[in-house]
Amino acid sequence: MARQIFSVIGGKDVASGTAYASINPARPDETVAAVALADAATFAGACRTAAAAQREWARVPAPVRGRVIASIGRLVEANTEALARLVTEEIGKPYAEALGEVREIVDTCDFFLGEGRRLYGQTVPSEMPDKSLFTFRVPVGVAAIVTAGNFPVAVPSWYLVPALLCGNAVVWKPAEYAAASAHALYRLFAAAGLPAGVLNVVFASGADTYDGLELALTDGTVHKVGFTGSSAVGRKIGELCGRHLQSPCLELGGKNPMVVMPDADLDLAVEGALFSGFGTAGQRCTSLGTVIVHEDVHDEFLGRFAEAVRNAKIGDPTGDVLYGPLLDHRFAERYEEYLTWIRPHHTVLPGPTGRMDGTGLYYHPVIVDGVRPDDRLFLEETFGPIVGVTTFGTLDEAIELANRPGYGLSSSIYTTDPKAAFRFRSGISAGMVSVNNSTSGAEAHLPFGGNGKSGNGSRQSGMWVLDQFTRWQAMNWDYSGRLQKAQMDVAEI
Ligand code: UN1
Repeated sequence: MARQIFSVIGGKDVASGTAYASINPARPDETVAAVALADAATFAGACRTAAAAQREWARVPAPVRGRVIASIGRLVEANTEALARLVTEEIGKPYAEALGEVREIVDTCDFFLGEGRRLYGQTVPSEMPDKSLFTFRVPVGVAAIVTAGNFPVAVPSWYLVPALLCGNAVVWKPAEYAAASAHALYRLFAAAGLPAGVLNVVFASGADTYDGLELALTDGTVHKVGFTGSSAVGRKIGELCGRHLQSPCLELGGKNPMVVMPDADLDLAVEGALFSGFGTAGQRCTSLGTVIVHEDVHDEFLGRFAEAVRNAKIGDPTGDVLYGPLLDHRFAERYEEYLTWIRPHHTVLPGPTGRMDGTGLYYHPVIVDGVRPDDRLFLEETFGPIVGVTTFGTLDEAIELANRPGYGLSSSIYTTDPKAAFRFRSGISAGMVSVNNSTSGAEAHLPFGGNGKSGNGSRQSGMWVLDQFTRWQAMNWDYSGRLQKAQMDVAEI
């Protein structure tokens, strides 16, 4: 019998809602969890509950909040295998990668538990005598966090951990198709000693979440929205927040390029292309979109790449495979649509390009050679196991091609020439650049985020995310005993 999952608001289950089944994409007839989806009013109610709980939570000293983050990390670590197994069962992520995903939560907790004892402000010199200036980080209030299901536990932790550490309350809306994994993570957070109402989890459809957010923003009970998902939905959320004078933290799609220079170690480049193009079935926001390979090494690279893909193991995600099924029906349907784009092209891995035989949502890997820069396949994110290949002559041309899709999340270059690496770094409009490594696999304490269609310039992870979940407050303290006027009473020498 599948587990029944409810939203949890103020520490209590919300035992009603529209029935939804989260399925195992490797065995679509197997329900992992029966989920009750809440409506927009319930979402807005959760934001009110969070707002009431936040006032007390903000009064807990940051080092003590840091201890709660430490407990979350310990609890997650102690439950690593169980959580990873659930992630594999619910979204089909290969078990080894699911273990890595859980590791990423622990890494995030490790980083932020110490931040509870820093969370520094500054002392700033004044232009007047007997006056001191200070800055303080102040929690924003309530953060509404809406996350995708391809990283159902690690990416949410990038928001939840710093948001809570900074003294905010959170309403978290996970992807429905990853509800069981999200619920399990919620329970580990709650077990670490968070007061009721400080973290709430609400399962809801995309439409109800949008309407609920609009109600909450109008009520003034949400002060920061964090969203990881598609660029199209990110734009809608950005517009909604903009109408309420808020700037959300948006982590959107990517069409991440890999440039292969003529002096590159081709075996290394093939390994990187295989992992980031086809690992996780291409369903990371950092997945490789297009290989931009120098014309002199194109044939050699392509031959080795095709061979590596042909030898890759695809199948049951509990085993040792490169990738398993797509996340969910809706992703499979969308990916089928993308596959129609490739018909006019020459595919390098010939044969069936769609779903594999059998019941799981497994898809054949596809390499498409000779993708033109004006092609949809070159310009748009596909979120599936398909990689385009195109050629270039000069590094400037490669950089121009790499920037052309207008995303700007991750990128990579394979070269043994440091000059080329640095010129690529300064020319590419991407939040993340890898040299001789793939586009995927960012570490949990570097700034993560993108430009252009990949986001609004906000960054997650490490100390940079603190600017998402706190606002600077400036204080001046005049102990001169008179009214000193800035700009008018500047001290003379
Ligand atoms: C995502 O797909 O939303 O850098 C995040 C990576 C992972 C995170 C991906 N650490 O590929």
